[in-house]
Amino acid sequence: DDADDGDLGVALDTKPKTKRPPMYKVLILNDDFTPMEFVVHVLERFFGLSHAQAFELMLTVHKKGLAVVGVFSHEIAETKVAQVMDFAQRHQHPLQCTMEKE
Ligand code: NFA
Repeated sequence: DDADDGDLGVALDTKPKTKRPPMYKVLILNDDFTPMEFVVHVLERFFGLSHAQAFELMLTVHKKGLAVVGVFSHEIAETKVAQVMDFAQRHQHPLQCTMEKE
């Protein structure tokens, strides 16, 4: 609700603000070694993309160096990053996944 003046009679009211939680971009970074098909698989498996969407986004990362693959709450973004980093490490690929505040 509105901030008030502590009954000092000073006009400090502000407009009602509905707070939305901060959102976080999850990014995939290009590298020279991770196979294209592995990145496509990651995008399908962890981000729910169709094969065609995943292939297109993988190519964007490959050509531009990075891309936003989704925007999530802090907790969901952290989980996605951890899942991708763990999956890449287990397959011995240097794929990098990070998050940043929107
Ligand atoms: N650049 C990688 C290759 O040519 C493919 C890749 C795409 C890696 C997107 C990481 C992210 N094999």
